[in-house]
Amino acid sequence: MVHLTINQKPVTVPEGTTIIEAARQCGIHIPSLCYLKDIHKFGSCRICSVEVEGAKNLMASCVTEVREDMAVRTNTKRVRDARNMLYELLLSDHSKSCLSCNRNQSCELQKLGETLGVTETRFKTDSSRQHVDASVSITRDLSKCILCRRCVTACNQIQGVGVLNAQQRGFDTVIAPAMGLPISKANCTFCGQCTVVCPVGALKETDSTAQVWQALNDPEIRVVIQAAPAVRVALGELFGYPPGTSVTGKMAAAMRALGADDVFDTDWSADLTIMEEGAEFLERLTKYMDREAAVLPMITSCSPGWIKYIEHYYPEQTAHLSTCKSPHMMLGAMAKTYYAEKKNIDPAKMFVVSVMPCTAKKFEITREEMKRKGVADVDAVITTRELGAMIKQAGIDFHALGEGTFDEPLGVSTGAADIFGLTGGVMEAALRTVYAIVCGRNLPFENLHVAPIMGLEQVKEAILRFEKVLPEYESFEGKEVHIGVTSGLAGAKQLADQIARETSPYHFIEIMGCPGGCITGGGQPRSADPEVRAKRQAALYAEDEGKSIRQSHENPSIQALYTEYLEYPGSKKAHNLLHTKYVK
Ligand code: HC1
Ligand code: SF4
Repeated sequence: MVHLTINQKPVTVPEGTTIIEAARQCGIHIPSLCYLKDIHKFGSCRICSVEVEGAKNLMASCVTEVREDMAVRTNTKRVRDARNMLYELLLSDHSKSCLSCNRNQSCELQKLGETLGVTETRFKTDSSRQHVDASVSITRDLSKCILCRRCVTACNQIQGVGVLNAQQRGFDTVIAPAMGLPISKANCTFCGQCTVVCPVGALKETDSTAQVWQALNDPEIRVVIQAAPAVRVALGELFGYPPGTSVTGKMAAAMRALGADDVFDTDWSADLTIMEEGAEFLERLTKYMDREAAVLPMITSCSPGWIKYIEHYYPEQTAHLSTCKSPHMMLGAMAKTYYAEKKNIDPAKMFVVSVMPCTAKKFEITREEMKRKGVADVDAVITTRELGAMIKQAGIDFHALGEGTFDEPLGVSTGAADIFGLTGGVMEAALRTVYAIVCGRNLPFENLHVAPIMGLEQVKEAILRFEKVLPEYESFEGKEVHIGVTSGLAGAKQLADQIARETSPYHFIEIMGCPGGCITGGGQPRSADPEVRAKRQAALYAEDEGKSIRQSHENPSIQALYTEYLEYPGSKKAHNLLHTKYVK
C-alpha cells in the first residue's frame, strides 16, 4: 500500500492507483474531461491537473500514479487558474452552438464549465475545423471535436478496428479516418462505440427521428414500431431511473403514445431467429456427426457491426456465418407479409420502425440483401437515445405512463428472447432449443442457464454433451459440442484469427459487435461504467426468469406462424423471407 496526503488528508491506496482515483476514494473530486476509468488514460486534456509538492509542473492526475509520501493539492489558486485557462482554450476552438446541439444538457464540456465556475471566456474565436461527415449510421461534426481522443481509444483499443486516429499535427490535428476518407468509405463497422464515449456532440448517431415523425404524421401510413431486447433495460436511464431498471411496460406504452398503429416486440422475432438458426446449426452438425463436409464453426449473425467487420476484414470466412437475418429484420419481413396478409393491409403502406440499442442497424436496413422487390423489411431505425428524445419531444410524461403491452401476435415472446441483448444470451437461447430438439427434454442446467457463458469476460467457452438422444439424432450420442462466445470486435478478431489458422476449437460461436452485447450498444444511453453494464445484464436475466415460457420453441405465437405460414424451420418460404447472404 502507498501512503500519501491529498489536500493534507492522509490517504492509503494500493500501489499503481492514479492520483485521480486515490482522490475519489477519499471523497475529493478532481474535475476531468478526457479521462474514462479503466478505459482511457491519456492525459490529453490536462483538465485534471494537480500540484504535487516538489514537482515543478502541474501533473495530470489521471495518468500520474501515487508515490509514498506524496503531497498532492487539488484546489490551489494555481491549479484553478490553470484549469480555467485550459477550459477557455478548449472553448476557443469549439463551435459553441450549445442551444441547438443534440448533447445540450448532456454535454460533458458544458458540465465542466459549470463545475469550474467559468462564466466568461476571454477568447471569442470559433472552431477552426468546420466539417460534417454523415454516414447512414454515424455523423461526425469536427467543429465540435475537442481532440480528447476517447473515440480513438474506443475504436482502436476496445474494438480493435482502428478507423479513427489523430491525423496531421499541431493546430491542424483532426480525429478522422486516414487519407481524409469519409467514415462511410473507411471500413468503419458503424458499431457506434465512439459515439458512446464522445463527451461532446462531435460523434453521434445519424438522426432518423424526422423520418419517423413524418410517417407517424401521415394518416395513410400504418406505422409498426418494435423494440429490441436491450432497450427495455436502459431507456429508463434517460428519464432518471437507476441503471438496471426494466421499463418494458412503459416503453410499450410510450411507443403507442407516440402514435404507433402496431406495437411489436423484437423479442418475438428473437424466438423466431432461434428456430431458424437452431435448425441451421443442427443441419450443419448432423453432417459433421455423419462425417460429411460441413462448415463449422457456425457463427451467429444478428449483430450488424460484427457482420460489417467480417465482410471487411475476414471476407473468406463469411460461409461460417449463419444465413439468418437479424431478429428485427425478421420481424419487419413478417410484418410486411404474414401480418399484412392476416390483417389485409397493403405492405406498401406499412412503415416499420425498429428501436435499437445499435447504430449499425441503421446501416443494416439499407443493405440490398434486406429488400424484396425493392421493398425494405425495415424502414427506419432509431436508437434508444433517439426514442428517449422523441418521447420528450412529444411531451409524454414517461414516469406517469402505465404498464403498456405489446400487440399480438408479433409481441408474444419467451425468456430466451430477452437474453439476446447480452453477451452469451443468443447462444444460451439457441442451446436451450437445440438440446430440447436433440434430446427431447430440457437443458440439464440449473435454471436453464449455461453458467460458463454468462459473465462479461471477453472470451467465454462451454461444452455441451448430448446424452440419451432421440432416435433421429443417434449419431449425436455421447458427443460434445464446443461453444465459444465473445463480444466486442477485439474479441471477434481473436476468434476469427483462430479460424484463419484452422485452430478454432469450436463448433458454434456467438459474436456480438459491442463489448457486453447489445446492453452496451452504440445507441444506448451513454455510460462507460462497468457497473451500469452489469446492472443492465442482471435486469435482462431477471426478465428471462420472470417469464412463464423460457424456450423459443415453446412460444405459441411462433408455433402458430409455422403452422399457418412458414411450414417448418428452414423451409423454402422461411429461407426466402428470413435468410440472407453476405458480401465478400
Ligand atoms: Fe440486439 Fe438483436 S439482440 S442484435 O443484440 O439479435 O441491437 O437488444 O435487437 O435484431 O432480438 C441489438 C439487442 C437486437 C436483433 C434481437
Ligand atoms: Fe470505430 Fe465503431 Fe466508431 Fe466506426 S463506429 S469509428 S468502428 S468505434
